[in-house]
Amino acid sequence: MMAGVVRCVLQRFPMSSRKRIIVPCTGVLLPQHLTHARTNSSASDVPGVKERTLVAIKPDGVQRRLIGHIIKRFEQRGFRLVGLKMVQVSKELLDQHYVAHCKKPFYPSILQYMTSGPVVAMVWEGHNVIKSTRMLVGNTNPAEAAPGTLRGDFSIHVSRNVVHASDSPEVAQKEISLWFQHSELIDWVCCDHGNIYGQ
Ligand code: FUP
Repeated sequence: MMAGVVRCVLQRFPMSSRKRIIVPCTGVLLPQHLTHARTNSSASDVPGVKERTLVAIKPDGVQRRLIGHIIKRFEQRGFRLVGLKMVQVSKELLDQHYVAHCKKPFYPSILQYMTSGPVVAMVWEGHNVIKSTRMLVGNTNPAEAAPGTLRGDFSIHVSRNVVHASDSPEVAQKEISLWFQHSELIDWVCCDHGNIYGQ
């Protein structure tokens, strides 16, 4: 009977990942014993599932108590949170983060705004997370942001648009390494992976 259950569970995993399943001496397979098998199979079977992006809740979002709401939007979509911290951002970091804007006339006011209070920085992971996040966040100018997007629902003016999100894979990689140490990112196993990706 127990052997049958174990065999049945093992059949859900490809041969290559089965050797990593640790069968306990009791013969009872619990979800935690399948961790390695699920990690290996998911990482290889779903293309782009390890894509990551930086999302930052700006000082206006923090002050307006929108942190929980914004995190909820990413969680309900099915993305995986791999890094999270509240930071008082330095001018040095912002100069690098906004290197494309630092010569623009509005840059001093961005600096003043972004250092006016804490920012909540996060790294989210998942299939197509960079593009999906930009859609979820909405147009830079809230007047152009669709209802239902974060900026479309929670902001009016471009100078107070609540949230930042990386806009390409190259930028995401640069921003994640600018805002986070490698040791601050946690590669944990989401137990509902199969319900999100079907594998
Ligand atoms: P986004 O990638 O959507 O955050 O937008 P950008 O990189 O183009 O702009 C960065 C930030 O500059 C915006 F979030 C808001 C700010 N900004 C202004 O304050 N005034 C402007 O006229 C344009 C941008």
